Amino acid sequence: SDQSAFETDVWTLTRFVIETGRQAKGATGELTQLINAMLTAIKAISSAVRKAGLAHLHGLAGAVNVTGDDVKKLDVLSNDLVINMLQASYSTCCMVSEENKELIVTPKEKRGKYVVCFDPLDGSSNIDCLASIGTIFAIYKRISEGEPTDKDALQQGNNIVCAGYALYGSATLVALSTGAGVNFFTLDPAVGEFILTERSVKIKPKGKIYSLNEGYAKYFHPSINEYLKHKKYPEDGSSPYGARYVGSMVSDIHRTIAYGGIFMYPANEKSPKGKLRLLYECNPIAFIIEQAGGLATTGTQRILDVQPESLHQRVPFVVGSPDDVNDYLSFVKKFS
Ligand code: AMP
Ligand code: P6P
Repeated sequence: SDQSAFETDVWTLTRFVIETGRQAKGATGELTQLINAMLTAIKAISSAVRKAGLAHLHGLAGAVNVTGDDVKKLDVLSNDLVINMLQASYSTCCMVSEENKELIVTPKEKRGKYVVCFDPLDGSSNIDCLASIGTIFAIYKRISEGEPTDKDALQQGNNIVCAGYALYGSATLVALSTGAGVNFFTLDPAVGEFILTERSVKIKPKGKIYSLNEGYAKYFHPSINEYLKHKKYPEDGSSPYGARYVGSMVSDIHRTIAYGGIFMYPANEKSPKGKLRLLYECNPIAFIIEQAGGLATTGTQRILDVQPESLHQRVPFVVGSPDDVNDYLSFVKKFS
């Protein structure tokens, strides 16, 4: 049996969020309730993801989601888990999910003051090949009175109160920020709790990895291909960058924060606004990246400054170590 010392005063994510809630002047506990409800959904998704092969949860659920991807059973299950857990926390008035075309309005008797935009299982096209997948979320305070409307969700990322992602990788990890830096928590499946494993995470000023789908090179704006050339054949005698691309955003983002470098899903001729969605992929990740000292841009403006116009709108997305993102921006300037 495992004889290692048993921690008796460990910082779980639940305890951490209660603590930061107590320090927040005048907090009623509603946000703490909401974050802990999201964590319950994430634990259940983690369990389902790890059982999927056994429970034959793979394969199509026969529906398609708003972006036309085939919806797999795990997507549907993950979406239902998040909606049910959050509505049961009496802290949301409405939500936006990648899986739902329209705003999800919380039943009147269960409403609270928060809006949650989430992607319940990002990278779902990787489920059947067992690549890592993730959950992404951003929390805002509602801005409307009375019936919740799309306007409550169409807020700039600057208004984010809390954002995070879960990565269902070789371990299940949650990265969380409420605006005072980023902390990493790793799930201890024996206890079913997320344990604080890295405090105040900071991204390297400059990395050595670039990450994007070069299969679209034929359709990229010249600034992208010129930038990539500069990474592969550096003129200053430095060594070329390494290339890494999982094709599952949370995986690629987490590696970028952990090791440094740049992640790009730029616009291309076939997708003039790129592929990633502003409300529940780009804004939450941009918030986390900036809280870790990185940069997040569309190529022409800061992601968190973009004024959303529709629930599922896409934006070009370049994030990572500040020196790498600024290096890329110098190519945008040169080739625009
Ligand atoms: P509440 O009354 O619980 O909804 O909290 C009011 C505000 O206090 C929130 O919008 C946050 O800005 C802050 N706050 C509340 N709980 C927490 C928490 N657990 N961690 C960080 N900030 C919090
Ligand atoms: P492409 C997964 O389907 C996803 O939404 C993100 O997780 C990922 O970064 C991107 O699409 C991959 O897209 O066009 O490179 O296959």
